Amino acid sequence: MSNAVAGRGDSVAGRGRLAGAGVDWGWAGGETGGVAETRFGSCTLCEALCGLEFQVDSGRVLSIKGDRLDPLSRGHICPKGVALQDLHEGERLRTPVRKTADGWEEISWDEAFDLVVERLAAIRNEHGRNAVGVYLGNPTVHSLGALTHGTTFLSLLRTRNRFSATSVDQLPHQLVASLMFGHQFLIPIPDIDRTDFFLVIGANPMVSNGSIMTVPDFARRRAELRERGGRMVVVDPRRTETAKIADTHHFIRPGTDAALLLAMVGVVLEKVEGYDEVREIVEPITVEWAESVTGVTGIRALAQEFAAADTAVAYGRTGVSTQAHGAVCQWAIQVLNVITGNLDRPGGAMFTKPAVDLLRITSAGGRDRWRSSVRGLSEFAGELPVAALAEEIGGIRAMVVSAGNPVLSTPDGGKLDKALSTLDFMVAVDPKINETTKHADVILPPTTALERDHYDLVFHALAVRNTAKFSPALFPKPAGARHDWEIFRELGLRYAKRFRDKWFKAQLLRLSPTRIVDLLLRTGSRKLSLRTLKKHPHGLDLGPLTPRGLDKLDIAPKFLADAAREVGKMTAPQGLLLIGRRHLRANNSWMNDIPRLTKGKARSHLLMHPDDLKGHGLGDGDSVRVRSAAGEVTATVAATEDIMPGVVSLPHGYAEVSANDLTDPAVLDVSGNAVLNGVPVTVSAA
Ligand SMILES: Nc1nc2c(c(=O)[nH]1)N[C@H]1C(S)=C(S)[C@@H](COP(=O)(O)OP(=O)(O)OC[C@H]3O[C@@H](n4cnc5c(=O)[nH]c(N)nc54)[C@H](O)[C@@H]3O)O[C@H]1N2
Ligand SMILES: Nc1nc2c(c(=O)[nH]1)N[C@H]1C(S)=C(S)[C@@H](COP(=O)(O)OP(=O)(O)OC[C@H]3O[C@@H](n4cnc5c(=O)[nH]c(N)nc54)[C@H](O)[C@@H]3O)O[C@H]1N2
Ligand code: SF4
Ligand SMILES: [Mo]
Repeated sequence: MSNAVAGRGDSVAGRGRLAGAGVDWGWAGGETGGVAETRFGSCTLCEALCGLEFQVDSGRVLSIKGDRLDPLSRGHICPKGVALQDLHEGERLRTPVRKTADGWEEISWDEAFDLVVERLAAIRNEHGRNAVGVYLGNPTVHSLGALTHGTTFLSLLRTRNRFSATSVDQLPHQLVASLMFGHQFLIPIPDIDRTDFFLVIGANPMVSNGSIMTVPDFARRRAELRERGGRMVVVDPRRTETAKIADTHHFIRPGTDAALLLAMVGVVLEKVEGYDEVREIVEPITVEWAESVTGVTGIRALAQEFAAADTAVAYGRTGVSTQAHGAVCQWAIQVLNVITGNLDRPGGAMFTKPAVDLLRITSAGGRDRWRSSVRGLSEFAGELPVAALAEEIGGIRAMVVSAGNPVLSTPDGGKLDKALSTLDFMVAVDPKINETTKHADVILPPTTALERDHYDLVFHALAVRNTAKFSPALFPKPAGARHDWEIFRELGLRYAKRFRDKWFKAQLLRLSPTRIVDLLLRTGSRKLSLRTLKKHPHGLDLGPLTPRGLDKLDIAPKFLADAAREVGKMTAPQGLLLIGRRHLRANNSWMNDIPRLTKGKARSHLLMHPDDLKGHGLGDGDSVRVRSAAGEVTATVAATEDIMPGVVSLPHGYAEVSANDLTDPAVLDVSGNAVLNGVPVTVSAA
């Protein structure tokens, strides 16, 4: 890799392994007024759930380190965890603001709640329930209160125009889980701590720290895999930080993974009996054809090696869910796990047994109960594809946006930017004025992660080991501040007074998130309680994943089988294809204003192979114009041998060069998920 960030990422692996413990990114700052106090908690910035050890004094953070006694993260921390302090102390909204002709004006919470409810109710009365739209961003799942109370508030709105970051992310996983296993969150997790063969397709856990696989300290777990004689193979169009520590890395042409995976399934089935409904689907897919389309050689050997391993697990993440055949990829990955006997057994793809049963508190799924009004796109689990949001504005007259930035994170953000400016009303729940919330009439800022209690309802249920942890707020919230849940409680109770159709449901908002967690823990399969968890400040170890037994296993659901039959029509892509990229010291569209994380080289550059640069008459560092069917951006190009020829890479979430000005909302996976990788582009001198 040609940039400094990758270097840093590599050193994580090295130091982590040598020290035999997590890397210490700890930072000490601030003045010690009295006696520093040690406190424990968890980081909520990504899915890894790292345990943290804080030194605090007089209401200030002195240092943040990884908690070596946390049974899941074992001391791991990344630079973002340390930046929790900057998020807490840095510039952000602390009181509600209202947009006026002269700019933003601070208003009281009471005024703000009244204004928001008044406007939402008026628009619903005039235009109907679906005239109020909702977008929930990624940090929603990392905030206990946003989950417990935000979702209740949204159900009071009774709108079909619900959107979230799900459809630019893991929608294919949820669809496949619901169709194959009977619940959208019954998603198999790699048993990385026991497997002999880890196949990673379109994921970069060295940087992302794992996703739909909560895996803090990935580098150490990978080292342990090697020490016990296991192997890791990575399939990715870029030689990523994860690919660099793999035993084998295969470059693949973006968007063609379905061909690779179906061919692998075919090879495995040569030696396995049964599964006729799958055999029929993969029969037309030959290894030779798949190799010509994907650019991957040795597919037969890879499939045979996978099948022959004592235990093996295939895992694919955003690189194979946010692409043209996302649902087929996620299906074929699970088919590989099933037909090699690796589903639901140690060392394979397993299910968690969390202390709070996520399956009990979420819907099983369900699809196509309604459609978007312009393009007729199907709903899944109550949400429409966010790629349709911009075109639905018009019918939608008001938006509620919480913890998100769809102008930078969803396809053709430029179009959404314009559409948002035509709304009659918008409210944002967010501590920041970003490219999206700047369109709001009112912004309601919640407390920070250090000021609130946390129990992770989602990521314990997607982790590589069963643990449970309660993280009490590090600091009391300042007078006048509101938690996410208090904001939604107030909005919900006031709203329900006007529309009494869901009044009873609104009363649920009166329970605090911790009370809800306690009830869920007590009634969960492990019969724990908040009291028990409070006695274990580092977290409670509930052991490795255990076989679960499935009520349902539909190996070839019709919807996915039909989609898989289309894969044979694929041709080898021509021209340049754009893929994304994540950086260790960045987090989607936010945290780009934290000096501790952003120092060093700029990161929003376009990666391109030197041969392609030459072919285009360009040089390293040139300013280039990147064009797609949806739009264009200007970027600085950086040469690297780490990217496959024919592929260019741009990270998302940067206002100055937004990758989502190039992604096309017209092109979707069958699940309704956006296609963010494998976007055809041209590159020329700017
Ligand atoms: N091209 C391309 N696009 C992508 C991706 C890609 O790989 N390539 N990745 C996609 C993925 S996986 C995702 S998840 C999305 C993310 O996209 P979004 O979810 O739309 O955006 P984020 O950048 O996560 O927005 C975070 C916002 O939440 C606010 N926030 C932070 N904490 C809290 C909190 O506790 N409460 C509240 N109310 N607000 C909070 C922040 O201030 C910030 O404004 O982007 C997607 N877009
Ligand atoms: N530091 C950091 N950590 C994060 C985030 C962050 O922004 N920064 N975001 C968090 C979020 S919201 C999420 S969802 C997770 C995502 O977690 P991951 O999916 O592990 O993260 P990515 O880095 O997006 O990895 C996707 C990989 O897919 C590859 N890829 C692109 N197109 C294709 C393709 O067509 N085929 C194949 N086989 N590979 C392809 C990319 O090169 C990239 O290496 O990360 C989370 N963790
Ligand atoms: S890896 Fe994720 S959970 Fe761990 S410290 Fe970094 S951002 Fe926080
Ligand atoms: Mo995500």
